[in-house]
Amino acid sequence: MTHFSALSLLKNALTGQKNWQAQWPDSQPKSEYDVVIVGAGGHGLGAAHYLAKEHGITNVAVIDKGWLGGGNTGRNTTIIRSNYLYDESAKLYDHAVDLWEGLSQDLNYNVMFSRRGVLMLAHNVHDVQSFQRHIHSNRLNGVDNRWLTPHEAKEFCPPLNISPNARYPVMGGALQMRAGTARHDAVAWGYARSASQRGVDIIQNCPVTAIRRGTDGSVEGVETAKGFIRAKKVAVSAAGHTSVVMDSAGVRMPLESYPLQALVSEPIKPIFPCVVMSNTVHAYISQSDKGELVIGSGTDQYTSYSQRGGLPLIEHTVAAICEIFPIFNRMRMLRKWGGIVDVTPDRSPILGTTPVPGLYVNCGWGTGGFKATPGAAHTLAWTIAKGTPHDINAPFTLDRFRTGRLIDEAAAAAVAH
Ligand code: FAD
Ligand code: PYC
Repeated sequence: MTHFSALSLLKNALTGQKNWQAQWPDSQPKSEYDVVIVGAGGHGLGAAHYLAKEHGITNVAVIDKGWLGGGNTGRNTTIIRSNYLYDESAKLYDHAVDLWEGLSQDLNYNVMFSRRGVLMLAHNVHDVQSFQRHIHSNRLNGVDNRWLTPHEAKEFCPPLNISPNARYPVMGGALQMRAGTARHDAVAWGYARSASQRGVDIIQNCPVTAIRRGTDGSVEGVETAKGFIRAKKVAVSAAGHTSVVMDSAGVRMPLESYPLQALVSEPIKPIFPCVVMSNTVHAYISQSDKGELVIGSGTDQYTSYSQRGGLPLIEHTVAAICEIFPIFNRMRMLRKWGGIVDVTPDRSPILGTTPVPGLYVNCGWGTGGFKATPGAAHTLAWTIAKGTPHDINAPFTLDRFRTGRLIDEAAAAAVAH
């Protein structure tokens, strides 16, 4: 390692993700690629990795308006699980969990996947019935999930308050043991490094301003801040901004964009062994390897492209955490931030082909697309390479909003919308 790179790695470690950009020199795009992917989040970079590794397609550019991993990939609370109700979703998210298990080896980059268990708390009869229905459905799909009584829940997560006098008493919980967390920016970096080593160009600080179509209606390329780039295929994976980019190609998307925010506490010694989510009291929490409590909130009640989020909501979240875990009452919070999530009417993503030949889309992950990253990327790469959907992403068509074959997973979102 050179003196320079050792120094910049140290600076990186001390000052956080933004300096990664400094390590990754801004490249100039070529004038033409086989495939252009709009959005260098985990999904876009992952798709480039699988295109190169599994389909031998390396003449690919991943273009981002900011720095790689600077969108929702670097802003989420890193919860990974596959306890979804419907068969289509269970297959998709469980495919992702399968890939998470071998991802560090696949990328030769430690994404710190930690299978520590995700516990979803039930606070009323509706929660109990809904989670038990999920457990039965999950088992039929081969997805692990089991019911814990309040005392079993406390044994699993000792800081939990199971007093019957609590404002929202814990009536039990659904535990998926195979679920957990991973280090979000390592996922972006690992996929980026692997794709780049295989010949993919990663172009940062380069907004895509429009998708250009030819006279026959098919994709011709993208207009960008660095000029026009010709491409036979374009895949849009731009999370909260997908509808704007797709609109420029003449495709109207059934999406709304909302801020979703999270916060972390000051770092403390290991105290919190798992992930706990409570949709009713409304908060979710885990502890990062750095020691910070990682806490997430619900979406704001209004559409916006602001990467912040409102104060009242975050106050409500912190109050909810103190309610369920009184032990954290005196903790100090260190920082908060927001990301823009794009939400579909049935709360399931849209993946695959579009009415425009050569144009592909991966969006609508709403509050829950981090867990899907390897699965979404893997099936997106397949779809781009072959021009047809993969078996696993085939049900998640754009067309379902016309035909009515919706996959209504709002209850599995586990985050208030
Ligand atoms: P992104 O990482 O957002 O990447 C999209 C990229 O597109 C961005 O880098 C952006 O700069 C770029 N872009 C946009 N417009 C353009 C343009 N015109 N030109 C070029 N580039 C463009 N999911 C979970 O599963 N578990 C969680 O615990 C969880 N917690 C969350 C907490 C918060 C606070 C937030 C905000 C989200 C959370 N999510 C969670 C959701 C998850 O983060 C996202 O669904 C997922 O990261 C989406 O990945 P992506 O690669 O599609 O998008
Ligand atoms: O989908 O598990 C999830 C999630 C947790 C926080 C935000 N999304």
